[in-house]
Amino acid sequence: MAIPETSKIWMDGKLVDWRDATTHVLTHTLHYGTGAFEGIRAYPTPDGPAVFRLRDHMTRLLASCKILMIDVPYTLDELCDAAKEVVRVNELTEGCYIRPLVYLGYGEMGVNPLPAPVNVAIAAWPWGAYLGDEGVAQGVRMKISSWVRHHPNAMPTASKTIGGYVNSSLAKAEAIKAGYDEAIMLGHDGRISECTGENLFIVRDGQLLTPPPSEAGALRGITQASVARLAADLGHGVAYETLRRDDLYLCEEAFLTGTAAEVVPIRSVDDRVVGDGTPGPLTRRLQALYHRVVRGEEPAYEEWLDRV
Ligand code: PPE
Repeated sequence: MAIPETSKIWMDGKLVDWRDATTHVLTHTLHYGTGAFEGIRAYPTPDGPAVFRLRDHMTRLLASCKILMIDVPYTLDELCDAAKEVVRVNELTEGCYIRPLVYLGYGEMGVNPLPAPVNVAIAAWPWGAYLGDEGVAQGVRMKISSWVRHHPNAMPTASKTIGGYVNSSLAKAEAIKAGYDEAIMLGHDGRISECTGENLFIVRDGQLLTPPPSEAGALRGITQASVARLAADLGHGVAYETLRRDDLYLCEEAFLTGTAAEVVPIRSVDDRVVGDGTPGPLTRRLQALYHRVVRGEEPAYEEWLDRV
């Protein structure tokens, strides 16, 4: 997806022009993939633009870096303030996607990451429906990938590690080439893990189920947790349960969740139609409620919004 240019990017404490936000070709992360990122969305609300669960995302960024033994030279508050500054200075009042990136910079070569300098950048731009407007409205077609999600002892799955996304890219490309919208990855033990950039939920025998992130070797999704809370508040408890591919073939409803994707219905899995092939009633309710919550239209969830 082509990125619409905005005006400024925050780099190591300074706002630089979009076009000048570049790095040397001998940047350590470019060679070895050590580093971490986040994906955050801001939305227009009746009281001005607000970032959704900003602190939770920046907390996860610091956790990702802790796993990688990267010392981030900014505090949680500084990172949150910087993200809001980027939204403000670029006048992104209609909402945007925010991409913080921690990477190892220029000056050291060789696999040892410990001596490399640590750089931090935060960019923001307007980003539409990640899986397309049609996907949001009608649902997406999913394929179970031939690529297995990382074993947690090979790549820490709780960290949004830059290099870890090669696994997601392989699965995504395979799914697209085969004519599907998105891939579902199984873990090393054959359990359902997650999608290339989303977690997933199903409704099976009337029960809302999602894989437990740690056991599934999946990212602990902030949208997954938000939707679980919304479902509970609607009177639908969520069970964190191991799922197998059969569960996906036989479920009545299915949807995926992620910051970029938001809440997107799943229309079919490996060409087995989910339900009657249209988004199910609970999927629709949760999708609509999430849409209102992030836009500040549901006062009960104000604590999740950080006005810029
Ligand atoms: N699993 C993976 C592998 C993942 O990358 C994401 C976010 C999620 C689950 C959902 O997590 P959360 O956003 O906290 O609900 N993927 C980000 C990157 C997308 C991209 O293409 O880049 C995102 O949604 O921002």
